[in-house]
Amino acid sequence: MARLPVSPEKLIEQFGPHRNYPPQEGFVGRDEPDEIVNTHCCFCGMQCGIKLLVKKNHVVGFEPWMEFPFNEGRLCPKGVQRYMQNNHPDRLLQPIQRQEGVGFQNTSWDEAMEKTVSEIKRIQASYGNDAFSILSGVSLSNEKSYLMGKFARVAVKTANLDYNGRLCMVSAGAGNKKAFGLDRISNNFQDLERAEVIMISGANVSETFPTLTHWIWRARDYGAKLIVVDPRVIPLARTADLHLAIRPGTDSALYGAMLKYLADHDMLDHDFIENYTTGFEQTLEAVKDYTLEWAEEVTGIEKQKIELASQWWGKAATSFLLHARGIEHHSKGVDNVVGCINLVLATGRIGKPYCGYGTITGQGNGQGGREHGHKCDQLPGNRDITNPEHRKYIADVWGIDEKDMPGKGLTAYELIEAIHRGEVKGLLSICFNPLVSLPNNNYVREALEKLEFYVCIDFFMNETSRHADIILPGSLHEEEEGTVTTAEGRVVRIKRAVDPPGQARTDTSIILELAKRLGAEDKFTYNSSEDIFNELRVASKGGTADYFGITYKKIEDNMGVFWPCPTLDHPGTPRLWEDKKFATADGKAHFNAAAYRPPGEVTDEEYPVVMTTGRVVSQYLSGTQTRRIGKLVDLYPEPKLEIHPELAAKYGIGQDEMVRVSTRRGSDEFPANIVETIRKDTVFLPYHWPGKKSANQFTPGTLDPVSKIPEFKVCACKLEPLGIKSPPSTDSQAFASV
Ligand SMILES: Nc1nc2c(c(=O)[nH]1)N[C@H]1C(S)=C(S)[C@@H](COP(=O)(O)OP(=O)(O)OC[C@H]3O[C@@H](n4cnc5c(=O)[nH]c(N)nc54)[C@H](O)[C@@H]3O)O[C@H]1N2
Ligand SMILES: Nc1nc2c(c(=O)[nH]1)N[C@H]1C(S)=C(S)[C@@H](COP(=O)(O)OP(=O)(O)OC[C@H]3O[C@@H](n4cnc5c(=O)[nH]c(N)nc54)[C@H](O)[C@@H]3O)O[C@H]1N2
Ligand code: SF4
Ligand SMILES: [Mo]
Repeated sequence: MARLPVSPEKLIEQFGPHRNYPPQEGFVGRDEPDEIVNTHCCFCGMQCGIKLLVKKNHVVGFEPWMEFPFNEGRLCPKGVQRYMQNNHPDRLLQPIQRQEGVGFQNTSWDEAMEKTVSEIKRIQASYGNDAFSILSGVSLSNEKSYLMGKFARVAVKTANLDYNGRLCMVSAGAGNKKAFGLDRISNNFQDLERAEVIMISGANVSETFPTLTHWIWRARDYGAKLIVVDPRVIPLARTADLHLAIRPGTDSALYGAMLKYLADHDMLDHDFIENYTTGFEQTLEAVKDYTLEWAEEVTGIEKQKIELASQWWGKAATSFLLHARGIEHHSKGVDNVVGCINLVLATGRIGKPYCGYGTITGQGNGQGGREHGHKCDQLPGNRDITNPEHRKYIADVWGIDEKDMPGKGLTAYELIEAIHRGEVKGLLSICFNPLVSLPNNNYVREALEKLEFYVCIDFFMNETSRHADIILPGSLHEEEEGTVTTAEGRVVRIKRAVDPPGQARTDTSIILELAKRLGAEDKFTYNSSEDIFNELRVASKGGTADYFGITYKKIEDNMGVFWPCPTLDHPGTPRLWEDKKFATADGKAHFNAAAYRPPGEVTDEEYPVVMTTGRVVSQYLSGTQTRRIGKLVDLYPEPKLEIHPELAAKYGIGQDEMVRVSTRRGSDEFPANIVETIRKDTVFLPYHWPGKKSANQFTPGTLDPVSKIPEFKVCACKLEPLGIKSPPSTDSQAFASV
């Protein structure tokens, strides 16, 4: 029988208007807190320092942590509301079990664990070990990310483990490894301050990394020129010296043409290219026909602007290039990334003060979580699961025979395809909401309905877990000790401020209990998160992401330590490559040829408009957390389709009028938001909502061939005006109980 989701109406019927449990004690007064805990925001990769106020084991508020060096007390709208989650009436407080025909019912931990373990064993006995899969996420700490990798390989013994970073920065990671042999931003953000030229491509910094804006503005105060590449005049672009309004899906053409311009006008660092890099000639050869005229035609950016950007970039003494998902969420994400890196290498501006390059890591622990082994092809320390030496080293740390370690598994979206094919029958997910965040989500829904068993670990019920057989109530960021690695590569301490509420447990204790019941207790003998971290240090030793020299104490004494940090007396590495010895096999930085290819789906007569998707400042990812916080919902209650006045006029669409959006995969209705800040051939839809409000009913499952990142940033759509005003949003009442 298809495992249909339990409906919201049914949940309210079963568990009351707060969807599950009656509210807890409420916010227990805001007078003097019992304790003030210095920790970090749970949301984006900036990992801003924050002080949480704790009273009677509840988080009741926050204060700025002025001393933390990156954000110096500054927080964004999500940061100042994050404390509302610990005591939220929607918190899952008890394990829940699906009962066909009834919905969900509360159950005991023992029964929930027993059922989970017996189903894992049944599925693996019937269909093989890899028929049980695991999806993990990088809001999890380093310790939990490491634990999930070991749990999958040692306790569950499946190859099929992947993580939500697959939807995030994997194309940047792959590009960085090709070029530098290592996957981390080259300099900390302080080096932005005196960069003469800053180029920001496909990163809506003011909305997605708001506290980073400060460092860019400081650079502007010192006279930096700011170039922004984005199909929209994003808030940062309003303060830019040059905005390149690129047609989505054409970045590699722009960077290729810029590289050719630099070469044609001899704006190259010949000494650096000759002595410290490889591959320049082949890379230049690949773009030899990329004239400014050609680039204008492909990218839609006036050639004078491309020329100006090239000249500024070429002549600068210091520079910083940053990019994010706008160039990475493509079926040629890796090509776009190496296209950017080629510009940096051609001018030799890396490994020096105020000369930097990097991807801006998205999720809270997007950096650390992509280093410690819960990717399908990776082992801790950013080791390769197909490399015999790497396997042997980690097998020894784990105390297992290398032959018993599973090999490379499927990536996140490929797992969904494998469920469709009947090869994967069971799923455990933690910290991932694939029904909202994977592309082509009607196809994802059908896969969930085909599973024989699905268990989810989360602190809120999300849209995917409504398909689950068992939901295990886990812990928030502030309910467990640990570390995360910020977008700068700075390893920081997350403090346990309060205990998980009700019967909820820490994620770690849930995983350890499952490992024990799966018969692997002797391999998981930790008494604390610090014990796990100490094993991670050893496991990462000698890998490119080397954490061996980092300890909890050292982090606390220094408010963070930058990896690589190979020995206990090593101070950490805020700036990479100062010695020009790169982490590649030959020690050189590698140029990589990136010839332009069109996106996976291009516009045609039937679907003439480009759609791109992304974020708004007040909502976070699949929205499970931020759609439950009233003030954030009020800031942006529902998705609106951003459309240029000329395109709107062409279709007869008025402000706030409903538009039917159709693609080859789905069709739905959205209110129009007419803005002059978007290209005339492109519409933008934020993706933080499920079901009929979901952007991912439209996005195709086209993947980058190297990194397997989905093409979230381009699809072809058609628009039809419905001639009616949008009804008022009901989200505030429906979702935001606080
Ligand atoms: N408020 C908020 N902040 C967040 C998050 C969130 O959900 N909400 N999520 C965090 C995470 S996990 C991530 S990954 C980051 C993402 O951070 P960003 O990458 O900054 O966010 P996006 O909105 O996905 O995309 C950025 C920009 O890419 C542009 N773009 C679209 N197509 C193209 C293209 O083809 N080329 C170029 N050059 N630009 C293009 C879009 O117009 C958009 O402004 O944000 C982090 N911070
Ligand atoms: N169309 C479109 N789709 C996109 C994107 C886009 O730009 N456009 N962006 C993509 C990107 S960059 C990303 S990163 C993904 C993110 O996609 P997801 O990872 O699916 O998004 P989240 O909302 O983080 O879902 C994580 C779930 O984990 C839970 N969670 C958070 N922290 C913890 C924790 O510490 N412990 C436990 N147990 N659970 C936790 C939350 O409650 C939530 O239910 O979405 C991708 N999808
Ligand atoms: S910028 Fe990111 S880490 Fe900082 S407060 Fe906002 S969401 Fe939190
Ligand atoms: Mo992300």
